[in-house]
Amino acid sequence: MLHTGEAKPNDTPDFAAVRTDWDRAEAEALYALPFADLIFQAQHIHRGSFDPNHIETASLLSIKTGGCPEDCGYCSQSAHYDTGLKATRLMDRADVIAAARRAKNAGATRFCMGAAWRNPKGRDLDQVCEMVREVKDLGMETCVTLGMLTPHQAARLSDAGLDFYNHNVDTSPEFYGKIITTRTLQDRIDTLAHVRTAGIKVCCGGIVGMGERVEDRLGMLVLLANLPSHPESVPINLWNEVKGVPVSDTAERPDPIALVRLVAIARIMMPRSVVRLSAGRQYMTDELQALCFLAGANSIFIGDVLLTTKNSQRDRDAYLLSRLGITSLLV
Ligand code: SAM
Ligand code: DTB
Ligand code: SF4
Repeated sequence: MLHTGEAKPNDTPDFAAVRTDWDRAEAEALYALPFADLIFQAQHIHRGSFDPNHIETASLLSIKTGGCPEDCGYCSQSAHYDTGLKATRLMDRADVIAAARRAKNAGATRFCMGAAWRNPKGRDLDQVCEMVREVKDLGMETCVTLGMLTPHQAARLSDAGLDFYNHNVDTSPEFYGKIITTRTLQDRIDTLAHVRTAGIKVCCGGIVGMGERVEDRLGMLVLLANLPSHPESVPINLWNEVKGVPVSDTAERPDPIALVRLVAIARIMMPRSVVRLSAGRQYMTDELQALCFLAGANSIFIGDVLLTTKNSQRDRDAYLLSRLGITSLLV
């Protein structure tokens, strides 16, 4: 049976086995395939797990913006750089719920709340747990991204009914240290393990277009595909331009065909994961997005802004999906 959003359970017999032992040479071999062969393989695998004519729609809200102690070199919200962004306190719960309701009415099935924290402190988590409960009561899937978590914090979010936790590896192990120094890749992997142990589904991906090499992009996909179990959601972000951060000096947008190849490889290596074409869609042509959907991307963020930066606009998205015959709840 084809699924519209959820991945198949790992034990469903299928031609595309779920493997967590990928090596770089295999990723490179996929990358080197003639384009048509790569896309055919990705489509074949995609159709084994998903309805190819449906995509998931998620909406983001920054519930606590800016002033972050981390030094992620791509981020508008780091206090280490002068990006002109105004820092705010944690939003009031009623305002968050009102935003979730608007997102639902605009066609989002998942509501993701992001906070510019290294990790949640003190009573922050009480507030977020309450937000999760109330967003769930609206009938939406919930996701939060709050930085590093302890096992206890993950368990509390799970008790509140949280569906997904977003925590990205961001890039390859080799490139990681050029982008972030205040938290290690291992810190991130530890948080992902706490989230899994707590029974929360994992949303984990990364960013391309920061000046990394093709090998780093493939290394990032291999890292994701070799986590103990595949993330249920894999966001592939194209770096959204931010002035004043270190990445603005190194950024280089990938060749569009190279981006499609990456999406196809993510689909092939993580056959049951929902692959989200995340930040950066506003830079992509309709034709490029169409190719990414053909290559196996089956989720997007909708709404005029992501956390602090621009997203592709709703009318454009609705027109594109309608021309492609792709169903979603986008209205
Ligand atoms: N502060 C938390 C953390 O980083 O763990 C959660 C929020 S953070 C903004 C979530 C993710 O958004 C980052 O890990 C990164 O992959 C992505 N991101 C941040 N800024 C971005 C940008 N300018 N373009 C693309 N992706 C970005
Ligand atoms: C993810 O991988 N992409 C989203 C979500 N996780 C939190 C964030 C994209 C952020 C883009 C930069 C901004 O708007 O500040
Ligand atoms: Fe802070 Fe997250 Fe931005 Fe890094 S990505 S600076 S942790 S908000």
